[in-house]
Amino acid sequence: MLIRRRRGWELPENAATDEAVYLDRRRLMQGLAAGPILAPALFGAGAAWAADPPDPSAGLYPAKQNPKYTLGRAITPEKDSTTYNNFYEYGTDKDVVQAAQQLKVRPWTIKIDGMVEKPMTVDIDDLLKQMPLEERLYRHRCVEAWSMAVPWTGFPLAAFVAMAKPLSSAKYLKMTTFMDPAMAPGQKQFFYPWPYVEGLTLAEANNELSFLVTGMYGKPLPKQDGAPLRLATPWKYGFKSVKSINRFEFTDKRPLSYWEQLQASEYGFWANVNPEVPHPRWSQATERVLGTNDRVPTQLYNGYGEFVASLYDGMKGEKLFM
Ligand SMILES: Nc1nc2c(c(=O)[nH]1)N[C@H]1C(S)=C(S)[C@@H](COP(=O)(O)O)O[C@H]1N2
Ligand SMILES: [Mo]
Repeated sequence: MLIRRRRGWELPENAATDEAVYLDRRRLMQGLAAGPILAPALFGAGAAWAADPPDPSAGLYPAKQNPKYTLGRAITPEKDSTTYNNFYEYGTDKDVVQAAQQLKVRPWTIKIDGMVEKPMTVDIDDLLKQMPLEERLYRHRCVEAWSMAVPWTGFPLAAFVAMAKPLSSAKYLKMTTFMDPAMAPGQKQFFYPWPYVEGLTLAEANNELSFLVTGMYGKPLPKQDGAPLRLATPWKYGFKSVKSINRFEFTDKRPLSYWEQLQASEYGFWANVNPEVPHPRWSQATERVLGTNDRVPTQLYNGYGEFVASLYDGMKGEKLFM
């Protein structure tokens, strides 16, 4: 795990270091190494798990594409975007497909609580029937300086917020990934602040771009991509797009996200994409496109400024790009 693997695209001096490599090294330096650095065996390579029943939502795909959101580049081949993942619950390298098959996506219930008219629990398949499913082509820019372009299927987060009926005093939406170390061995690594949490302001959540994803490439979402429900906020770095969500909490306090808890100086609440604001350890000026491995310029707000820039008017005091 501590071996620094150099990829072809990395420049020796100013390359992005994977968060996991950096954090493991830091943990050792800080004498926090009481917990074992996870051996690959712990992730259940070769472990047996029960075959899944047929997906009850399969008939909902493919959904009609919304032509409003265009990519300006090629769609990433499915075999590339679905085999190069960040899902720390299943390992800190990108190769989590096999381990992630342990994730059980049915039954799946979603809790809606906090500052709402009436807290409730909804079953994923009931939710899918109520929500307006559509396909959207979105770019995705990871803070590690790789990117992809994906046909997601899902529904606007704003539709979900409307269904949840937040109180007028609610200012933020906190979204949490399931917590079950027996099903997600990475969650046994106590150094990480499980469960994975992310948050948006309600204005961001209600922005038309904020999208709750349930499928990709015209099919239900693969487990490694965050089935059965994950977020897509394409103007923000990828770590904001929390996977396998089972709780939405409305609150008046800014949620402290997983990455912010780990390393607040490098991963903040806003995390809007900006090529001119480098990560403390690497440049954000360009990105490696999954599939072709081309290096292309990164755009402000990942090219979505027309939709989202006004959200941040008058917020000059905030660290909007980290
Ligand atoms: N629960 C959870 N959500 C997560 C992550 C994670 O490790 N755990 N990684 C994030 C990061 S850094 C990115 S870039 C995207 C990756 O999504 P993908 O694997 O579908 O490309 O998921 C985000 N959501
Ligand atoms: Mo990421």
